[in-house]
Amino acid sequence: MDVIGSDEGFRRAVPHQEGILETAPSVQYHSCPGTRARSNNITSLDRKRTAIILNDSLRGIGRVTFRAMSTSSGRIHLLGVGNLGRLFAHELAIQHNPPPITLLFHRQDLLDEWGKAGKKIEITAAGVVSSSSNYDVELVQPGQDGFIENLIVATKTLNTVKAFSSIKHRLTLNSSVLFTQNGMGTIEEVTSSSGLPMRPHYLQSITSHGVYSLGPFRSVHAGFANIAIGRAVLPGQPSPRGQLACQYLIDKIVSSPGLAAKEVTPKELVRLQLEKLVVNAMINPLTVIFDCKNGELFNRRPIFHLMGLLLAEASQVIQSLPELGADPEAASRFSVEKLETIVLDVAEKTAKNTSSMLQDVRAGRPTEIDYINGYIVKKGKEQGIECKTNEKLIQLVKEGEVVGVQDVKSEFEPEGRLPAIFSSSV
Ligand code: KPL
Repeated sequence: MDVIGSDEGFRRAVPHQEGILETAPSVQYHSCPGTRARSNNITSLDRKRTAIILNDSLRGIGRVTFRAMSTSSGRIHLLGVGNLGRLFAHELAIQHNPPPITLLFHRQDLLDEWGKAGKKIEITAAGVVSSSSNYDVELVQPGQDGFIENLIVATKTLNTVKAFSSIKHRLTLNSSVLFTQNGMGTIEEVTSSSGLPMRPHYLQSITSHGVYSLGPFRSVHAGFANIAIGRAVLPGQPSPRGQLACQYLIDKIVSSPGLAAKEVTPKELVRLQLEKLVVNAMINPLTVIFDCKNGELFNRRPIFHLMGLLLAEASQVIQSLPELGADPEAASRFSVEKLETIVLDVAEKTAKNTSSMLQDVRAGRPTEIDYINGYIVKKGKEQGIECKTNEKLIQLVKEGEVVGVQDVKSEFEPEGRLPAIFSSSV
């Protein structure tokens, strides 16, 4: 059994599924007096855990850490109140022992919309409407301060650096920050642009739930799926810093039934992220250029063959990534065949969905393609691998082109290297 951290009774991997971690039961978290009611008795496990966290933290930062830890309120701030942000906030707020939650608003009009929506988040799942209103809200303004202990970043990738920069001074190296977004690359961007001398602990989650909007603060949880959450490994760093940090935030998310979240090892997190990247790099832009629902894509042969070209590039790039260097599973897990199976499976399961990228295009919003196919092209360049088909796809999405199935060959391979199948329209 794989033991994580130095306290054997605190957190152990469960043997049933490789890469999935499970928290030892009944760890209680305590608010500072006056903020929230204390829960149960402090157990010896709690005391041990607190001591371990303090030791872990004090190694890095001394007195400042001690103050932050000892005034822990368990509060979770949430940045980004789109569909995913609403789902996270709502499921945390309705759990048995909810944490204090602050919704961070970036614009005055969000505050107005919040008032109009009755100061509540409404989620409809399986036809049942559920609402939650136990939130504090805060309009993010220059000069504001106040320590942010736990932060969930659910903004679109495109807006992350800007949104993050307005609150970064409120984070310390004791803060836990969870990024939950499509695409990859934001953590690197935030780290290089934030100028934070010492960075907080980073978590990432991969969310497969299908959620769409009914209007401000109202969403439908249409596809109940799951979430994988884990500690993020930054490029160039062998493992995440501070094994025991972030556990509070992880546990709060894992204990929300409506999120169906599982904690995974950092290594498994990277693999899952890359698989999700490939799913999004195929389904999202192809639904844009062919202007169709997810399920309509791959029953047409030219599109299926085009996916083969895109996957060949993605597979080669991923297998060459330094972060997977020592992973013996990389070749089989990221083979073209394996990736194709995953993409087709998701396309089938989400057949009736309109992809988030097509929703963005239809609403006139910029897309996240630079963080999806753009990430593959960028990583390919770093490894000397050309990704011509992905580059062409990015160009078509950015130009707003809708392509006929019969035009796949002329758009993607005008010189005629591709087989005649590409000209067929079925
Ligand atoms: O994640 C998605 C998205 O649309 O962004 C998929 C899985 C493709 C579902 O639509």
